[in-house]
Amino acid sequence: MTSLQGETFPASPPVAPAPDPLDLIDAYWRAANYLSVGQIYLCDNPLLKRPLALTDIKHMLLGHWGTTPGQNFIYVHLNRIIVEHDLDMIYICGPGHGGPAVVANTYLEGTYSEVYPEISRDEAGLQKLFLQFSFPGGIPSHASPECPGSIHEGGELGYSLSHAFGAVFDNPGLIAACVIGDGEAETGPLATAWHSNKFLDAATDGAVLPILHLNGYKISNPTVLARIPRDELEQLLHGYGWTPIFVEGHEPRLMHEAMARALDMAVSQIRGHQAAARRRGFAGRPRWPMIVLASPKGWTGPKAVDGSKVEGTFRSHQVPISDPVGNPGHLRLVEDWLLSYRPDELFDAQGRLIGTLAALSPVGERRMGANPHANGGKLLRDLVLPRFQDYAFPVAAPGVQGPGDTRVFGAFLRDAVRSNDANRNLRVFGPDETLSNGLGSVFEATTRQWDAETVPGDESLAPSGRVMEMLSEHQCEGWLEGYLLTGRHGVLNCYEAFIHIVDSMFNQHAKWLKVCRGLPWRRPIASLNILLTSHVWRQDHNGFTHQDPGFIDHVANKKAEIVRVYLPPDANCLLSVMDHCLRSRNYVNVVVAGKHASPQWLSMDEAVVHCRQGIGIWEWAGDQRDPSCPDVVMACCGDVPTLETLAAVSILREHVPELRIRVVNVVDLMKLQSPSEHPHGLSDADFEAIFTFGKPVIFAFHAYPALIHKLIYRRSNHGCFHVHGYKEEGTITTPFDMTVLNELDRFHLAIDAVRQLPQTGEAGIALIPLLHDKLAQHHAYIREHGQDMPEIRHWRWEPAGVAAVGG
Ligand SMILES: Cc1ncc(C[n+]2csc(CCOP(=O)(O)OP(=O)(O)O)c2C)c(N)n1
Ligand SMILES: [Mg+2]
Repeated sequence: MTSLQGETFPASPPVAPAPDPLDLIDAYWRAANYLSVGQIYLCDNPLLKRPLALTDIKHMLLGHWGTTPGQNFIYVHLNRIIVEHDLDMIYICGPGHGGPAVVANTYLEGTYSEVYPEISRDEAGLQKLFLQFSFPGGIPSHASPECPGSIHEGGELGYSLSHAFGAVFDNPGLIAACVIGDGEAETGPLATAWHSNKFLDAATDGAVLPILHLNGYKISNPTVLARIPRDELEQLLHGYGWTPIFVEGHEPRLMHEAMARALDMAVSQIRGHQAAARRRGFAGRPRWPMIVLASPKGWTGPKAVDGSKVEGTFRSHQVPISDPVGNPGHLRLVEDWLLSYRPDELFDAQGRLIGTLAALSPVGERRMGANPHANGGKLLRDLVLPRFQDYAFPVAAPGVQGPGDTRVFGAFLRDAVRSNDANRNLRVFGPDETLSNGLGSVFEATTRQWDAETVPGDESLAPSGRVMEMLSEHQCEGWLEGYLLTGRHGVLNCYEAFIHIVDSMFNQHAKWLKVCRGLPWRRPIASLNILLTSHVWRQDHNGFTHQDPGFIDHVANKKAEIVRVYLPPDANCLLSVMDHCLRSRNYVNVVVAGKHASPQWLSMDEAVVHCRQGIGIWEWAGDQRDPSCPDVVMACCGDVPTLETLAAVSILREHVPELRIRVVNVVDLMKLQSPSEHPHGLSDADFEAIFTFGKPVIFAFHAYPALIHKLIYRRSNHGCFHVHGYKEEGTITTPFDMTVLNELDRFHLAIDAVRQLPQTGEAGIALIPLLHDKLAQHHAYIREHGQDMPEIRHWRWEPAGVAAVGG
């Protein structure tokens, strides 16, 4: 362990006549602290040119002071090291509630005023800067998208380190300085993110410099890492593969010296590891440096308020002096606090940062607020994609058996990876399932990136590769988000049930995208593409724990302008959908597809048209006699529901031949919503043209039925829909039994259709017991044989006039 003890550091060198660089750094830090306190408290009198009055204080005092001085301290020291070594560096604000710090620093370096000219670098601008913070119509209190230089809002703690790694993959010149709260470090995602160093290639990737901000407290508790002996913390971080450099203390002068030394060491170690790997090739995983900054929470703030200690305690977390309006003593305390930074030494009479301090910050795109990596759309290059049509699965007639939809897509993905290899801007992420999800073809073109040890017999592992796999959905999602936010492309593939693990991360990314849409200076980034396979209907071998299609319910709550949900019924549709998703910008695309051998329905040309429309009447599957006037609509969405629907149609066709059936397939789920709710929504006229006005609709849906009812709630014919889907009935059983348990199978669908159609008369009345018999046979057969009945396993779609095979 390297420990740079602020308290015990040797005496500083004699002061030279020229300004001492560390004095300047201290002054810059004071300026950032002053601006931070100003943001939390002031609506006027930004330079304290007159005594602080109640009218200068905001009515609502919001914001987080505790983390802020530490982050200001880190930022100014990073500025120094950037200038000294001409570093390409971004700042990830893990405790994103330190918004005042990133706003203050991007203002001091000039970026803020360039992005928002009304927040000028003078007294008037300062007043606006203070007023807007946590104020109606202003900016949030976190490192939000509004803040230049941020790719990480940090409102929900835990993802900073994964984001930082995502940012530096394939950015060999970039260093992501990542501040991690000691509370944040208790979260699961952060705890696992330390392991990212086993997936970083020193030759082809950049570096992450974690700075664990050990200020000792969270909101109202101590932190675990601050209350274990230092040697235990050191061993923990060492065990995660890092070389921690401790900077500890509270005396500013000594701490500046210690931090400067620590950063010099860290940057020199980073450069050393990179130079070695780039000169001599991979020679094992480096032990990258990191910094542990142990400083008081609320450092430089009020020592005590109303008799309670504040600085260095959890009481400094938010607004430490909370009642300047009701308590004149508090007003004076705030004034004393602000004046303790000696603003008259820092800003001139016009409110501009004095020249010697302004000269400390990097210039141009070296400023962390202006670094183009933090506005990734600026660097985004279109993917070079092969023609997806060239990967078509041949469908001479509907119903031919395919090899598994994701397997067909896998070949396209393999070649997409190849075509973009030189640009190094496409990666595939997944928690250990790329092979199992049917995407194994990518390993013909690339490897999994793995910088830990290897042994003979390992497969598809190399220090650098396009596939990133670690058994942490948080980590994969976080890496991908960081990768996208810095202007690259990617796909996350995941078991459908376990994508719920990152429900909340998806929320945060969707929120980020929504806010960015309102910020013209934030350039569009590539969409977050989530490919869900190993889905609910084909987890029969894993059982109930693996059966959950609810992620799309969750996704559907988000802003329509952000989310897209696709359920391609076959491989050619999947190809068309994925090609579209990989070209799209600023969305979260969720695609649900199967990996098992399954029937294929559409030729590539048909698939392209179908996917472009997002929904369509499959005339070839329905009644050909008078397609314009059906008795019933059999609708389906998802690959298994499509299969069961077509099987139900063939049963009905055989037993109730006079029935006029229309088959509708939905690929783009959002087509069902009203256009007032979602830009993809069908007009009411088109919706009725497809689903009729008043005819029963038997809707077989991949996920929970309630979602369909929610989406079509405004449609006039809503009451005609009878939706079958997953009803939370799951277990280890046969694939077909999964559909039976949830009444999504062909027999239940056919029974429901007949029940809605009294006109089926005698034939209908006779059919229902027959189908119940079938269900009973099925029940008995699978218990005896452990597999589905031959007529289910071998069922094939046949066009009208030909009896379905197996049925
Ligand atoms: C996942 C998550 N859980 C809870 C919170 C509420 N919260 C906001 S700040 C905070 C304490 C953070 O402590 P730490 O990471 O040590 O930050 P700092 O001390 O630098 O403020 C908590 C629990 C949150 N923002 N995110
Ligand atoms: Mg803390």
